[in-house]
This record gives sequence, C-alpha cells and structure tokens, in this order.
Amino acid sequence: MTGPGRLIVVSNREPYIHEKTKKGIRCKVPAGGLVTALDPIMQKTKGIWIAWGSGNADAETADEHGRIMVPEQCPSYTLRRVWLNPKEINEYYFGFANQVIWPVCHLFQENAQFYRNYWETFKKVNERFTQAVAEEARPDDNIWVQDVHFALMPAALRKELPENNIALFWHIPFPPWETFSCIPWRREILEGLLGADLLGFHTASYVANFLSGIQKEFPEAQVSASAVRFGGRTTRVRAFPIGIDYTAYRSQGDSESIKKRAIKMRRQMGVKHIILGIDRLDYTKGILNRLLAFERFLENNPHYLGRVSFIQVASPTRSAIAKYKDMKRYIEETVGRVNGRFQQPQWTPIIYINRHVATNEVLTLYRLADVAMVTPIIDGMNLVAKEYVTVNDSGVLILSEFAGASEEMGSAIIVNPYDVESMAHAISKAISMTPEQRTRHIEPLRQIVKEHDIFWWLYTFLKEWGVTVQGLEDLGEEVEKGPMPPPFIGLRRDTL
Ligand code: ADQ
Repeated sequence: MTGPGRLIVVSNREPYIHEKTKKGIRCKVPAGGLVTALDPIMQKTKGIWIAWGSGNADAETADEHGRIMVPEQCPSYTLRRVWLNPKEINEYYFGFANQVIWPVCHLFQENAQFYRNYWETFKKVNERFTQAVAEEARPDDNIWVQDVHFALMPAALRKELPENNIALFWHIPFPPWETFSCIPWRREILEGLLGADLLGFHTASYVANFLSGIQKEFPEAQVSASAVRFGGRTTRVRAFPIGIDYTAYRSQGDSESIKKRAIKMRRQMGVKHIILGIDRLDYTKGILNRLLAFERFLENNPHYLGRVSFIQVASPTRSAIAKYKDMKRYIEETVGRVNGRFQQPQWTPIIYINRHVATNEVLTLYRLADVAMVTPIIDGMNLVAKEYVTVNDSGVLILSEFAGASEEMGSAIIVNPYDVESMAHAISKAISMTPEQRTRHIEPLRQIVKEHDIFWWLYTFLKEWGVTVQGLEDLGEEVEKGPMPPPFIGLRRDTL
C-alpha cells in the first residue's frame, strides 16, 4: 500500500458540459454509464478529472489551463478540460474509438472502418492527454484511466511518470481474440494497456478473452489467471462488475414527487401494463429486435391489444456516424409500422422518445414500468438493468444473456436478444406474473445491486490496485457497513 494520494481520473466524456443556450450558459450532465458511476466518487475524493472539453461554452467557463471546479452548486473537485479540434474529434472519437474499437469489441466488425488516419490521430490524442496528466500529477497521485479511448495511455504514462500508480478500467466487452485481432494496430493497443499496474474488466469472460489474446500476441509473456508478466513488469487483470449509486437511486426513486408523477402518467396512459426500454440509440443495444419482439407479442396475444404499451426512450448518440443513422431509420420505420398496424384511437402501442430525458423522468419511468426490457445484442455491463430493479418495487426485468449484468443478475428473465420469438414469450410471461411473483422476482435482484454498488466497485478496485486515496480512507469500513448515504446532487443529470 502507498499513499494516500489524490485520485486522477482520465476519461473521454467530461462529467459537466457547459453549453450556450438562449437563456445563457447552461451546465448539463451527459447520459452514459461512466459519468453516472464516477461523479459521486469524485465528489467524495476531491481529486482531478481530466476529460475532453466538448461543450461550446466550456472554454469560457474554465480558466486558462482548462480547469473548473465542479459541480457548480457544491464545488468539490477539479475538472481539467483538454481541447480537441474538429479533425481530432472526427478521427480519434468518431473514428478510432467509435468506428474501430467499439464495433470490434461488440462483435460488429462489419461496422468497423480501419482507416490509418483514425489510428494516427488516436495516438496523437492519447499523447495529448498523457501530457495533460503529467502537468497535473504529483508523484503520489493514483492515475485511473477510463476506457478504450485511452488504451495507449498506461504505457505512455509509465514512461512519463514512472513513480505513479496507474490503472485502467475497460468499460466495454473484450472480445475473443479471433475478433480483436482484426484490428491492424492490436499489438500497440495491447502494449499500451500492459503499462498499467491493474486492468479491470466487467466480467470474468472478458478477462479470459484478454488474457488469451495476450498469450497469442506475445507468446513470450507469462500469463496466469489474473496477471501478465511481460517486458519486465507485471499487470494484474481482474473482473470488477461496475455498480450504481444504489442509495441515491433508491431514495430519489422512492420520493413522493416521483411516486405522484408515476401515478399521474399511468392514469394518463390508460393502459394496464407498461413495458420500458431506455438506451442510447446504439446498434449494440438491441432496440430493433426488442420492438420486433413486442410486435410478435401483440400478434400472438390479441387480447392484450389496447392494454399494454411499450415506452422506448432512445437518446441520440454518435449520430454523425452512418451506422447510427441507419439504425435510427430502421427503428423509426419499425415504430411507425407497428403503430400503424395495431394503433387504436385511444391507444398507442409503442411510445418512442428520441431524446435524452432528465433524471426525474428516468426515475418516473423506472417507477412506472411493470416490465423493463434490457436486451442488448452485447453490452459490457448495462446500468439500466441495475437502476430499474433499484427503483421499482414490483417490476420484472427481462435481461439479455449477452449483457455483462447477466453474470450477476441471472435470476432475471434471461433472453437471447437474437431470438425474437422467445423474447415475445418472455413479455407474456413477465406481464402475466402476479404482484407477489413480481416482488419475489425483483427483491433478490435489488439485493445484488445493493451489495455490489458503485462504492463496492471502487473499493474492490482500489484494494486490488493496492492504493489508498485521499478522502476515501474510510471506504472499506463504509462498504462493509452497507450502502452509503447519497452524495450531494449525485443524480442530477441534464436538469440544470
Ligand atoms: P453505456 O453504453 O452508456 O455505458 P449503460 O451502462 O446502459 O450504457 O448506461 C447508460 C446510462 O445512461 C444509464 O445511467 C441510463 O440511466 C442513462 N440513460 C440511457 N438512456 C438515457 C436517456 N434516453 N435519457 C437519460 N438517461 C439515459 C458503457 C458500457 C456499459 C457499461 C457502462 C459503465 O457500454 O456496458 O455498463 O459504460 O461501465
């Protein structure tokens, strides 16, 4: 154990974005699992978060070094923004991260574009972020790199800052080697990752895929079940299933205002059963097959016509990329076709919301929905599954066997997201469960989320890393005691 030092987090997405609006500059919190998970932690540790300054008012709200204290109402940690020009955004973010690593790791190689300029800019941006960390870091700081965008940073940081503790958490699946090896620059990516002291993945199977890939690419490496010895140093590799801020979701979801909103919405909708899907509009999330399953369910169960509605919230994401545009079009055509086929004057089968919704609305929908369908084609973890069972007391979770969450939440109704017919059956099964069956179904799931919340994730990761972090010295004790009290405005997302 060393330290306690500060925690420096590096991620692509910043936790607070300043945008110009007609009403002046507004601060918003972006959708996405990573920010949702790490902001409460940073509020406790008061460290530094280094990220791409992506808002059009980011520069004018930060100082000359790109620094700003956040959150606005309760400044508790430093956000250091790194600036990228349009070419870099296009080639590093939309290009390499989202059209090379993302599709390949989600087994959609056919969606990948292996352009050399994407790779060159990816390297350049990784160097730029490495320099930003070097400017901020003290020798006892613990540098925790987040996600695939900075796969090259652990090795680069190791060269630049040999004394610091360095770790990386990979938030998406790590695919079998046969798939990963199609990336022409796979060797450099793996070498970059092996600069870390500790590498975290969501599940044991991603760890196994990674380790077997290392063995194939570097036959000289010594690979055990949880470590790689290569180039004279050791990198530990382990699964840490990410959780949510359970206490914050539970208490806010249980508030009177959310309960009232849910009751009002149900009355307005006038249906007996409500099914929910909430995702970023990504081809990995399985939205299309889920809608087809709902259509098949209506076809097979005409007595439910007029009595069940499906709410699909799909927040726009990466919409400049052709595959995302295509997916959006297919989904919207399907919504139109299914509604056109079944709609009645007083009843809409699929309610489709194509925008980012505020936290209060998300919580209301979780509270309201009798069934949540979390059916990605493949997903690193999927936090929606965990949020839903936390907020809803008597709902049913239909969960894809290919979401990382299914490793822990195996008592959900598990489905194969490619199998539309069986998903339609899962819907019938879920909505015909009695209130007692639902409560029996959801309670153990909630218990798992409660025990393995975000602070448990953090604690286990830091413990394995062997570091102690300023502000988190009592974390072990608090984790043992159970879920923690909610941090200040821990859940405020896009509501300012
Ligand atoms: P994401 O792919 O972004 O994260 P996920 O884990 O589902 O996916 O988290 C999405 C978050 O955004 C949730 O907190 C959800 O409530 C919120 N959200 C989604 N749609 C929204 C909408 N329309 N409006 C408002 N909020 C919305 C990546 C990986 C995941 C992994 C996380 C964390 O792809 O597999 O679980 O990182 O590691």
